[in-house]
Amino acid sequence: MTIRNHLRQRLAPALLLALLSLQPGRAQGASAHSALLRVGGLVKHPLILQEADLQSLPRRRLAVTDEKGHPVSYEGVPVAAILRRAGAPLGADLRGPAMKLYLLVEAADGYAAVFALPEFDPDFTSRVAIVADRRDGHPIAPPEGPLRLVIPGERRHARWVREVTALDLEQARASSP
Ligand SMILES: Nc1nc2c(c(=O)[nH]1)N[C@H]1C(S)=C(S)[C@@H](COP(=O)(O)O)O[C@H]1N2
Ligand SMILES: [Mo]
Repeated sequence: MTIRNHLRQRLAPALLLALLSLQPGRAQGASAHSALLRVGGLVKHPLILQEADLQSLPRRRLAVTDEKGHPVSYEGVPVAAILRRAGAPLGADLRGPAMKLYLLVEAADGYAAVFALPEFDPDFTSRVAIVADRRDGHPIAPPEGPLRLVIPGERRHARWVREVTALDLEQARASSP
């Protein structure tokens, strides 16, 4: 065997392995850097939040009951904190034309639910809704997670949107002043 052939046989698999390990995403695990939540629509600062961003925002734990009445604890970021970061009108700014705004909470399976902005504003309500990323202390697996909306005080849980992908601020009767 010539030296060149020998090298080719030895080096080709090694080179292939080296290239494969350089492939971004795969080697590191896709979830570490993937976008978790898009915040858009009529917000001043549209956001793409990653897992680390959700960890750095204010966090709350809620002891609630699931729809069957079993106690469960969810932890995550208050929707108000996310909306504030995105520059949505809250507090003193939530008045006048802003009262026509609503939040569309969208899910990976095409499900979506609508909320009026005051439902998240601590000036209007003492209920704290969160975008939860932990359930009973553990990350939430699909198809419930990785993110789920949790709203305390609702008898039916149809708005507890599972596998949330986006929050979009929109305006009712957008065409008329
Ligand atoms: N993405 C998504 N979220 C969803 C639904 C859905 O079909 N898709 N169903 C809703 C309804 S009607 C209910 S009652 C609750 C059920 O939540 P559970 O699966 O934790 O019992 O999820 C809500 N969130
Ligand atoms: Mo439901």
